[in-house]
Amino acid sequence: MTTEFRHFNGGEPIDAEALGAAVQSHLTYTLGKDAAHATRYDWRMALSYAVRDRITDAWFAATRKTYAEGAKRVYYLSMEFLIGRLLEDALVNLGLADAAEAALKAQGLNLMEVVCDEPDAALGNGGLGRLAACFLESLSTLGCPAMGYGIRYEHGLFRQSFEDGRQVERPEHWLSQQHPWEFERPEARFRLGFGGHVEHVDGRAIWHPAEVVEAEAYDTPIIGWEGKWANTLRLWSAKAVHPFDLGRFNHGDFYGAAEPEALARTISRVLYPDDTTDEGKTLRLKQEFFFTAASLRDILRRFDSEHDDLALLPQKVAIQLNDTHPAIAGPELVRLLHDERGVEFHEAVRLARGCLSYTNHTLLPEALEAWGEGLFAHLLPRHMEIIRRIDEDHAAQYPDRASRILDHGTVRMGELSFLMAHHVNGVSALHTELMKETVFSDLHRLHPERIINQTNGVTPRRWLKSCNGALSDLLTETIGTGWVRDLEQLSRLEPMIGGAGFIEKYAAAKRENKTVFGNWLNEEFNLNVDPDAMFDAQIKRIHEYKRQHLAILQTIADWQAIHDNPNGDWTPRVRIFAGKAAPGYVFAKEIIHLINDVAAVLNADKVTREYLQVVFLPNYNVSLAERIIPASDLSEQISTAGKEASGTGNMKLALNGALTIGTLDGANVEIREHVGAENFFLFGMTAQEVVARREIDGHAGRAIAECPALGRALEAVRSGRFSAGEPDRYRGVVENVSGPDYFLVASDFASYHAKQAEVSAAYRDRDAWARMAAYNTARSGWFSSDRTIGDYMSQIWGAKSLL
Ligand code: 26W
Repeated sequence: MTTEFRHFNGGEPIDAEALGAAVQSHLTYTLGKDAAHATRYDWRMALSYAVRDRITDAWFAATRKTYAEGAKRVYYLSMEFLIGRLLEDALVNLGLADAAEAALKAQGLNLMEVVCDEPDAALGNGGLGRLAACFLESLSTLGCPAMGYGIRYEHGLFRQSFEDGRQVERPEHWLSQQHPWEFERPEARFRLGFGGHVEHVDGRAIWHPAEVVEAEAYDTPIIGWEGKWANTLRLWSAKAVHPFDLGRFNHGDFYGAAEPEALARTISRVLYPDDTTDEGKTLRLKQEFFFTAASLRDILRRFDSEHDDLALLPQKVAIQLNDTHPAIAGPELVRLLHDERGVEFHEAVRLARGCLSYTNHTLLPEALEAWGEGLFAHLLPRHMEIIRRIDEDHAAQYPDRASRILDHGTVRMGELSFLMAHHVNGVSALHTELMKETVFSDLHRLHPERIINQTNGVTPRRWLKSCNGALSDLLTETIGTGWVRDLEQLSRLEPMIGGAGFIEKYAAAKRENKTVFGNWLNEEFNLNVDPDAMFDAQIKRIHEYKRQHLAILQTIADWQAIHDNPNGDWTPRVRIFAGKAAPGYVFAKEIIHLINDVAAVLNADKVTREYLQVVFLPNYNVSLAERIIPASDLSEQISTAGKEASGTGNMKLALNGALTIGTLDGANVEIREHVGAENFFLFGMTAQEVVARREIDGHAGRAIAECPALGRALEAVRSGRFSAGEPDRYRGVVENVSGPDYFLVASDFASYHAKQAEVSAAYRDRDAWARMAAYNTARSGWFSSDRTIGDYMSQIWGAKSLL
């Protein structure tokens, strides 16, 4: 946390003293606490309110300017916003970090301890949710009028802990304390219906819902760099129209009396913890319709307040669908325009399509939402009719089409999103090409101009400036502060990397981060790691396609090799794993158990542990990522080629000077192109080779036969070497990798194992390694979400910055 910009937009300059006074006044008058008795929570709340006051000015100014200019607005609809903590982000974006540090120091408090008292807003599962959060921060930094719309889950992603190495899930309680960053908006409430029937009278359709619930808004300001602009994240909370049934209460039916409220709240009670499998649950569809319908009503209410010609809608409103989860937006907008406002059906469809665009984040078949027609028609009878008509109109227009929305009794939300969007984008160059060749090949043939690519990005404020002070200070000292707002300025480092001076400081910054992280591991988990060892991180959701089981099998092979030759000149390495498995995903939970079991054996192994340690950190979330990433030397991006749509952790790690060992998958391809093949450890099959390899019978058996190291590692697992007393514990994992092995762990093992040996050798030349790492930082500027959002604004939304 570094340099301040004293002169703050919209408000008077503020220094430590003034900020301290603001904190003190909030402690007294907002928290009602005497400093003598104030807890860390109280100081955090007081500081948060004092900082929030400084955000509000920019927020109001942005809203007023948007109205004044009648500007086009971007609406980002997402079931997930993986925000993390907000206090430090606000301090850094407002340039108040040092002032806050000094103000708290004056009270005998440590800023980082106060910052870490804030619970993460874990309103997302992984990549999709975090991308949405990075995008909101970049939209504000660019001064683009925008709003994020989502659900105010009472319980975010579950808390993960390990019992005997197994994942245990517990509810997450971020709202059990006051949440200082949101404002309740009782005036922004909408009634939404479910179920019921549709009455058709003289050509008009009238939907009579059977169940009604209210959506109430809670607003969180999203501040941008240097506090020049702030947009709103509006999250909807479900409330009962009549929360309390006094009649039942008076009859002593206390449950019955509370039932309406409990039932309604269920809709925004908890985030579904699946990030790749469409469970097809009714509540999930209710959640999707709930926030989408409330958002569209709010969008039209705002439009009506400024315009009275609906034909202007596509010029003033750009709605981005973050995957298919808000896809009902198409039929619902048509319903609002046609059924409620009398716009002709096809005109309503044209206007809706003019507003909507859709991002696809996965090609995994099991993740593509397809609702049962029965369930869908029961919950949304009118939308079912509208979807049927849209599908029939498209069939009439393209008689030779192969794809359809209504297919084998399901409603395919990918096809619906495609047909109702003016643009469809993938999230990396490879992913977008694979979309055209696979899931949307037929629709791409019919609408060749609709699919474009927008490679993901990450915000450099949170993922470099804020989480990596040591490196940020060096960057600013070396090339000035411009990089924070224009990340491609990092390329100015290049001339300095070859020479002396900068590279030593660069290596020192990494080593300082590793020391700090090592101390934290020691405090939290009583682990002792050597900051000179290679910190090798695989941090992401647990999934077969991400192949954490490939990483642990290779770790076992390395362990066995060290045992074969204990006096060999081994490169010390700490393999860091972190990530949650969807509660119902048995195989992923077995992988977690296996990694913890291997860690227990290896970390206790006196012969090998000075060369090889394994740690699985529990409860991976945004805040833990902010701790691990600055301290990482190696970034594991080892998914089966063609499966990871993009990845964003890969970008964060490269930016923070970790070298990537990875396949040609997702954005790895573009990272390698930008940082240089010589600064990237590539291994494994390409997406094409993967498809070909699968055709070969017994491909796994062949690979095992050709790679003794793999066979030996598998044998150790199969024989219960890591599960004393339950030898068969991992029979499933071993049989899968030796048999069907759909994600080709066995077939990519030899290449991976050999590449890891190269990595170990490369790490021994610390100077050369530091230079490769510095080239990764210097050449990762393109992966800023400012670049991504700039392209969405110009190529999809037609939105302009008002800064
Ligand atoms: C229906 C259940 C469900 C929930 C979430 C299915 C699929 C999802 C998300 C699309 C999964 C996800 O997070 N995808 C990730 O999105 C990132 C941002 O674009 C990419 O970087 C990752 O590669 C992709 O896996």
